[in-house]
This record gives sequence, C-alpha cells and structure tokens, in this order.
Amino acid sequence: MALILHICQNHNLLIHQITLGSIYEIDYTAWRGSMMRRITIIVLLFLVIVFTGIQQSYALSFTNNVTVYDGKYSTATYAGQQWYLQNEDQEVEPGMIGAQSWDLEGFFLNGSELTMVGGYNFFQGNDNFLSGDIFIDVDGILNPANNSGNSSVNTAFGYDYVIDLDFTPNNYRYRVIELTGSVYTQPVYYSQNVLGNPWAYVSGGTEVSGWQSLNYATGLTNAQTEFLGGNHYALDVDLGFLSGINHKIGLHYTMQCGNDNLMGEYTPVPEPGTFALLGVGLLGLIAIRRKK
Ligand SMILES: [Ca+2]
Ligand SMILES: [Ca+2]
Ligand SMILES: [Ca+2]
Ligand SMILES: [Ca+2]
Repeated sequence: MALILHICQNHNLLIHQITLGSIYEIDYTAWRGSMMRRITIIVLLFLVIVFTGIQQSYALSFTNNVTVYDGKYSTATYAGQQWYLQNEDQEVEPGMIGAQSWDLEGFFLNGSELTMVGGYNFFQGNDNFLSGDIFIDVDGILNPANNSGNSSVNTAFGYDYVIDLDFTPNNYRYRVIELTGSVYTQPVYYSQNVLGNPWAYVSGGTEVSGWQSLNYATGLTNAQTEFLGGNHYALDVDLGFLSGINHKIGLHYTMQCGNDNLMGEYTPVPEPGTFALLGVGLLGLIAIRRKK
C-alpha cells in the first residue's frame, strides 16, 4: 500500500523506476530465499505427482504370476474331468466343491500392482458366500488356528497388513490397514477349510491409506488371463506401500466359506525408473543450491 501511494504521489516515470529498483535491491536476498523455497516445493510436488502417476498407470496385468501352490487340492473329478493337482487354477481345496465359479486362480504382480484372478465372482460372491479380503505377511510369521464359523475372533492369524476390499453396492474400492494392536478378523465358515483363515478383516489396526477405487473386470477369456475354465474375473490393488521391504512377502485370499484358498509370494524390487526420477529430482535441487 505504501508503494502504491508513493507511485501515485510521484508524477515522474523515471523516479518510479528508480524507486521500484531500489525496493527490489533492498529485498533481493529475502526474495531469493523465498524463491529457493518455492522452487524446492515445486520440485517435490512434481516428484509426488510423477510417482503417483506411475503407481496408477499399471492395471490388470496378467504377466508375472506370483501364485504359490499350497500343496492341498481336492481329489474329486468335476464335470467328468480330473482337475490339475499341482496347480491353483482348475483346483479347489480338499473335499470342496469344484467348479469354475468356485475357482481362485492366481495372483499377478506388475511393478507394485497386484492383480487377482478367479472364476469366482469377487463382486457378487457365490451361493451367498461373499468375497474376502487380501491378507499380507511381511515377517514370515503366521499363527494358524483352527477357528471356524464366521464369528469374529481377536487375532489376525499372524498377517501384518490387509487390503480391505469393499464390494457393497455401487462400491469398487479398497483401503490398506496395518494389523497392529488388537485386531478382529473372521475365520472361514467350514471347519475343514481352516487352512484358509482368515477370510475377512473386521476391525482394529491402523489405516495405512484411505479408500481408493478398484479396477474390476468381468467376462475375461482364457487367452486374456492364461487360466482355464473360461469367464474369469479380476481386480487390482497397489502394493506400493510395501516397496521398502527387501525380503519375501506372502499374500493370501479366500472367500467366506473357504472353498478355495489362494496364496502368493514375492520380493519387492525397486524400479529402475524410480531411481532415475529420484536422481533427476536430486540433481535439480543441487543445481538450485549451487546457483544460490
Ligand atoms: Ca490349494
Ligand atoms: Ca480355472
Ligand atoms: Ca483354485
Ligand atoms: Ca506375520
């Protein structure tokens, strides 16, 4: 306001310029400092936007199968055919109902993006048995217990994180919860399926990231998924929050009854692109500091 008044009171243009120049000269060091901070913030914001973009660019990729065969299978034949025994595709757990609509087929990992595929309809469930959540073990310690019956129990069975999937009407979303402290989950309904415990997260733990949208695909072909049985369903979630871990991570999913059990395993590998971007960002910051 003082500057405006000063200019208004002075009718000589040359004096205006000299006055403005001297004001800038006086504040130049402070101005440079504030510009430095602004440029640093812009560079950091740019990196955040770029990283977020990278994480969201992967979707429903059907390469790099990280499914682990759990060594358990039904010996029954289905529709006159013996299903594969050393496989999780065309396979259900011992004594369970075999049909593509009950078949959990596999996990794929593309970067940090996890894609889960099944002949089972994750959104609708099957025969009133609902879809579960994806449980994650990061320390190799699991505490299996023979609970059953779908009543909530005060344990996470040794799992350390859960991808809490939400398929309530009009929702295709998920959030990530670290299973620390007092956590409640539900065991599978049938006692012969306790291998699949737990099927669902109930409450407790600490939210790592809030609700975000889920990609969900239906009616996928064998050629698209590389699995058998036809009519596959798939969803994907981002496991970027585990990128700092450099040892094996275990994955687990089942449905309410535990008819089929899906396990996965992988070790996060830092992406070369991530290092390159970090390098560019750091060089930028160094260059700005040198100019100062
Ligand atoms: Ca199995
Ligand atoms: Ca299948
Ligand atoms: Ca299966
Ligand atoms: Ca664990």
